[in-house]
Amino acid sequence: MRTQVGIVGAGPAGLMLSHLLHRHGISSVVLESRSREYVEHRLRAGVLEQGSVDLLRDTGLGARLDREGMRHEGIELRFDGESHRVPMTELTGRAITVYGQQEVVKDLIAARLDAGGTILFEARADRLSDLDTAPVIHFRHQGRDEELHCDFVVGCDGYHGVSRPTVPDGVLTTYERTYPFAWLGVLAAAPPAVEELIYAHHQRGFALYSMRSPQISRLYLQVPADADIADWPDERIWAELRTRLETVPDWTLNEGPILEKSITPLRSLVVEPMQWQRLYLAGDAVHIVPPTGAKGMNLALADVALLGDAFAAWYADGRTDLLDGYSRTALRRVWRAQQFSWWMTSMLHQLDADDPYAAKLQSATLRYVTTSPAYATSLAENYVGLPEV
Ligand code: RFL
Ligand code: PHB
Repeated sequence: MRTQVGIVGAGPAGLMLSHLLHRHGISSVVLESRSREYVEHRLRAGVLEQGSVDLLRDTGLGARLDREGMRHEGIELRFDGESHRVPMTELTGRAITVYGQQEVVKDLIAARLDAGGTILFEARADRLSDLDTAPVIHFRHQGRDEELHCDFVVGCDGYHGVSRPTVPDGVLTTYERTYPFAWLGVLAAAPPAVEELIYAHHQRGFALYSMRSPQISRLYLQVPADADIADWPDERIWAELRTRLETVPDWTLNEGPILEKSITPLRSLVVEPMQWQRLYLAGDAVHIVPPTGAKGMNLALADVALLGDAFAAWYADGRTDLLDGYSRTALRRVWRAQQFSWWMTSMLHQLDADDPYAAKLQSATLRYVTTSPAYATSLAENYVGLPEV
């Protein structure tokens, strides 16, 4: 099998790249280890920055997003028994859209298949070779060992993928931070009690109120890093959500059957550079942010927007400057998002119960960000996404 750009992974990064390349007349094949059913139903991110929405719309993927996506012009910060709205659109002129990652993935898969694109599901890449000259992706599909020959490989295969570990020791540098807590996330058949997201700081830990539709709520609780989902029956989850969220007068949570629950550890990670020989890396394969800043899917899309233009320039007239500059350019946005996500995480979580000084600093930061328009604008412009970094 042969194509121009071989893509490993059918998450938002790999699928969007394939879509963008197609629009430039460049062929690609996407290899995905999981089934279509699995990737279309994997519950993940929910917040699209303005720039991501623009990218989806500008490339013909706006129809369902415009019908079903929920545009939000503010978020609420809740702490010390008070609620404070950060009016993002008033401060920045931009907004976010709540639209599940699995919906973005469904729209991209449909667009690729409609256009005659090739996505091989249940096709696991095992090994990459000849990356210095004529790359080959060795993969397993329908019980057979296969090879995909290409001009370039783009690794969009997430942190546990095969692409990044292909790079020899000593080439890449890893920058990393782990946190002593995780998020327990639930999807509940309960109409959202609010129209905007609530980020709540509480002595017992952080809680987040989000949603997927007018009928479905998405909620998160900070739990210890080693928490076991078996210790969290539904009633305990609701009780903890009530404690952390029902802290302001006249506000009650809407409860309903829990449809799904899982625990995700929080981490920050960047691997540099994002390229080696003819292998380019994008999305979670090279950087991870804690979800508090809602940046992961947006960064994945921003990476491949750069790669789409860079491959277009290369195939159109042999220009190498955009491909050569890819890692340097992408890392500016990556590190902006790292700092913002770390800052939101540090401001909102229970960090160390034995450190009253840290708790006082958090309160001072929350108070400042909800009273100073300058500081609130900093939060807002990062949250909605900076056009230039
Ligand atoms: P993905 O989506 O993980 O896709 C990688 C794909 O590669 C496949 N794969 C392979 N395929 C073939 N051969 C191999 N050897 C392979 N190895 C792996 C995998 O099956 C998979 O399909 O990476 P991508 O495209 O880089 O996208 C990144 C995003 O998924 C991720 O950053 C976000 O979900 C993070 N995130 C959030 N991001 C936001 O922008 N806003 C949010 O509100 C937000 N909330 C979240 C989140 C992530 C969460 N979890 C579960 C980690 C909330 C949570 C709880
Ligand atoms: C979500 O809706 O899943 C969500 C929203 C905001 C975040 C993280 C996740 O910061």
